[in-house]
Amino acid sequence: MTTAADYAEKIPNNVKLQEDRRLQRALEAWQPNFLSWWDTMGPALPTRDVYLRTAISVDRDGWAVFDHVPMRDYRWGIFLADRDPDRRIAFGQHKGDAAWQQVPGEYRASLQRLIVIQGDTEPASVEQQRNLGATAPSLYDLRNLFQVNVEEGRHLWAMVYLLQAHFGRDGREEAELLLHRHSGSQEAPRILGAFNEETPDWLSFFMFTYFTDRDGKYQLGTLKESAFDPLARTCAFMLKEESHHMFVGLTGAQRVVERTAQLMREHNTDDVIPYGAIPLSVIQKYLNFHFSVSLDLFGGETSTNVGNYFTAGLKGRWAEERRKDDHQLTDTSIMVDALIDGQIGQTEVPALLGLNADLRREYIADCQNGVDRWNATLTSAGLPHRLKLPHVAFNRHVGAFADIRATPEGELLSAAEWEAQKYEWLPSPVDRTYVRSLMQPVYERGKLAAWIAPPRNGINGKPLDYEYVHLA
Ligand code: BYC
Ligand code: FE
Ligand code: FE
Repeated sequence: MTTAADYAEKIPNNVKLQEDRRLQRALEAWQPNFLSWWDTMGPALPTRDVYLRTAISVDRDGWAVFDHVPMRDYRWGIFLADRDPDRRIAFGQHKGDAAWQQVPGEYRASLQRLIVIQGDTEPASVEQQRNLGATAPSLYDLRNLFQVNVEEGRHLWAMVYLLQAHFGRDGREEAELLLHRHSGSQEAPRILGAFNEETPDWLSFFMFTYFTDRDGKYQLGTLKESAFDPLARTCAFMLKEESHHMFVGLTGAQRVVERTAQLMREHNTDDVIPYGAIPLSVIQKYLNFHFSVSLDLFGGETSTNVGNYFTAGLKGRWAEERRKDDHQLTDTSIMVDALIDGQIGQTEVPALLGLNADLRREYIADCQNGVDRWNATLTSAGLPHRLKLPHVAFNRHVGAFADIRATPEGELLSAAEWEAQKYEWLPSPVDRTYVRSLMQPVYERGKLAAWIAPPRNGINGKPLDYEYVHLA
């Protein structure tokens, strides 16, 4: 597929961009900046083309086509889920009113802030994953990495469209800043903590796409409920793409566990290092790290910000419409994790203040499903070992447990005890160096690195030895 030369399709879209010349010009002015960001901060490995899925419509079936495409020609576009002309606001003080097609003046600052935070994470993850192409365990995995990268690039477009279409000059400035901040930068870092961490190896990548992209799923799920209809519609479509990212994490980590389990059985040992695989204990540490860092993305257990967003109708709850309550929560309370007299416990707070904790609870339950799948792999290998999610108080830097230290079991530790033991639970420099030493590229068709099992299926019905990526 080639990029359409057609002027109206320079930016593929289903928002009738050609009818709004001002907006079209603004986006076309931003486009070259995006492309130069992609060239300098996007995937570093030179490729000729990649077998990519491209969104071409938002229809239930056939919303995407698969083809070999030069990544730079990926049709980054603007796709909103179809509009429901009768859509009503489902929660908060405006519950029952018609959804907004424009931004109400009083909520402009808050909405802009939410959109900027969401938008900031998308290019951040591409930056974090920039060098992974150099060490992919197979062409299949390499293709999946690039698929995730181009879609995160498209998610940036989705937020930039909202900023430029609805937030005037401020929005245009924010759109530029989204390309100016960089993951891990000293002067202009990305906004949220997890997006300034490194993703230096493929085990980190799988854990990131499993745990951190899943925060994306839950945050997008709350914004999909927004009274601001264009935001709701754009998030609804982004969520469809998101499931692939989590699939990459779920199956990637599962394949690492599978390979390790196989060698443990074969050699009757926990020490798979001599066989070039990743010990379960190291996998557990990576899991601990990425889960705890992702929990920080939910903000504080009690937050007036989130209560205000909910009341205003800007950000709903997960599955808002399926909840059986008044959707206003003015006289409800919930239990949230808290530090009580220095001990890990729970406290009752007004429901509106506890909405970050409510969302996090849904998220944690979902995270457990993947861990169960990984454990099923251990079970079928006949091993008694199990992976598990660490306690919510473990390794936290945001919220109630930011100032204490706790073990993965949730036992309090002094700062000195933590320092002495933290590498029993988090990847140590030695662990990281070992994992990195395994990261040697395998670019031969159908071949696979020794530390990971093959995937069950190829992509879009293609065989495993298909040439998913043509290197330059
Ligand atoms: N790092 O009131 P609080 C994705 C700030 S991932 C740094 O508890 P609030 C993706 C907070 O901003 C989804 N700062 O927070 C995944 C506030 O600042 P101010 C991303 C943090 O506002 C993978 C202060 O601390 N989308 O899409 O209730 C690949 C007090 O906090 C952090 C969103 O997050 C942190 N971790 O909740 C690609 C949705 N946490 O007001 C993509 C939009 C909190 O004191 N964001 N702070 O200056 C939000 O809804 C909310 O801003 C948050 C925080 C959930 C992030
Ligand atoms: Fe995304
Ligand atoms: Fe994602």
